[in-house]
Amino acid sequence: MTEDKVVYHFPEGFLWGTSTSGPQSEGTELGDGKGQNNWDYWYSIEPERFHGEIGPERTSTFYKNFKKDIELLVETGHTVFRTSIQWSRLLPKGIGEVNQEAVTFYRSVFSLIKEKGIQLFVNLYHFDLPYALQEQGGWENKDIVWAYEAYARTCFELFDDLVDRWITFNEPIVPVECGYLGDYHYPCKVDAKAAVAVAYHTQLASSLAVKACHEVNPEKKIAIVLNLTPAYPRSEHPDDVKAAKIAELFQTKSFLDPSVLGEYPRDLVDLIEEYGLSPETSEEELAIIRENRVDFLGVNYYQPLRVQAPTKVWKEGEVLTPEHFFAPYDMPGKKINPHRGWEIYEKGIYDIAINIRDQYNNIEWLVTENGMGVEGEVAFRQDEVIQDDYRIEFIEDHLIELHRAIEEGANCKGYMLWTFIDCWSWLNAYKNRYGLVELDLETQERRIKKSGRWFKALSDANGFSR
Ligand code: BGP
Repeated sequence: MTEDKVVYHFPEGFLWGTSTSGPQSEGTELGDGKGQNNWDYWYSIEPERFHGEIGPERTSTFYKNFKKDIELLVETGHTVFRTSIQWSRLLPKGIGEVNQEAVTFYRSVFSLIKEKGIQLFVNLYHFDLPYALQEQGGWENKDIVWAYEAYARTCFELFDDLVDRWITFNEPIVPVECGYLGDYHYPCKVDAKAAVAVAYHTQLASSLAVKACHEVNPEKKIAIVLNLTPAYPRSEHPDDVKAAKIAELFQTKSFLDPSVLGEYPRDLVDLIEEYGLSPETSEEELAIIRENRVDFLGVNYYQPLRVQAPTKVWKEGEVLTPEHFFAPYDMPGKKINPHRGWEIYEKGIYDIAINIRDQYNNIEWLVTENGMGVEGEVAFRQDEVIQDDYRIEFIEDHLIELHRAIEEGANCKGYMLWTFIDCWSWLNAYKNRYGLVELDLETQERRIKKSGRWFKALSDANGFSR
């Protein structure tokens, strides 16, 4: 190490790993007993909405190749790994009968991960709803919270001995925004009142899962994973600042506050009331939310949220959308990942950390997703290996900001990259590659990228110098 390099050493026991999800990695195999979920159904009716018409059955074949993949976790230095159980795999109809094939599969996967000495975080819901429940109104129908509670309890009872930590939902605001406000995810509705109901039911379900988890095992820690970012206003003009405040209420505080503090922000409650969007709540439900807070948080961070005052003015009778409250702001001169089109703003991770420290009781948290998607990544292959120096630089830049926050007292206990192997990603299918490991779509061959070797060194050294 040369004199002028700075060493970024992380606290003892800091965890290094990656995240994936069941629907994006497992794939389906004949006879596996998996039921249809909202993605399978949507693909069956509108395949053209999926990049390259590649659907959810053709994900990175983890169902078949998990032994090989778990070896790769070891080779790339994982001390922690997050995946999710597919509700529709375990309970094909969403409620009732348990698919024994699924129990065998998940127990084999989880046992092997534990054998390798890797901490296992398991998420219960990553945008994947059993289609049988979607047909009954999905998250718009309040009955679903009890179906989810029963599913969560089944998972705790079947797998708690193998799981280090549980997670209730991944980025719950995404299905709200994409499914009920933006026509990006099934059921492709644009209905603000339904969106608010979906968000409320999801929060209630999450709180019920926290309760069930602690009832099954009072020692076990459970979190929610949120895509957090402070909303940065275009300027200090009061209209921009107001827009940023509302964006933050909708996008982050709507789940962060009830999950960590046990209650909704007053401003949010007032705002949705003003527009006649309030969901039906009861004192008993609000008490469930108040009394069942998460033990820790997972934070996904890719890009900042930059907003400005809205340009659209809402008129009674019109369809209400987020654009009536805030408009996206495309900041000139921003640093950008040209291979994905997303802004890169490393300091966002520091701001999130300080916000959690100061406004959320410095609750324990981990980065559960951060990463760099690259379209056409094969262009960077040399001597059989993807030379993804840009990814290494991206991770280091974010880790420097994270390190700074930890030195200032942030309670962050680990960093998980999205993701360990190139995987299928919803509407984008395999367009954007994120993995430490390359997946050859033709042969299903797995090849560790340069970043995968580098990640092992990072984990072994518990830091890096630059
Ligand atoms: C996150 C999701 C992941 C993954 C990632 C990359 O929001 O939690 O499931 O999809 O985004 O997304 P994309 O492939 O669209 O770049």
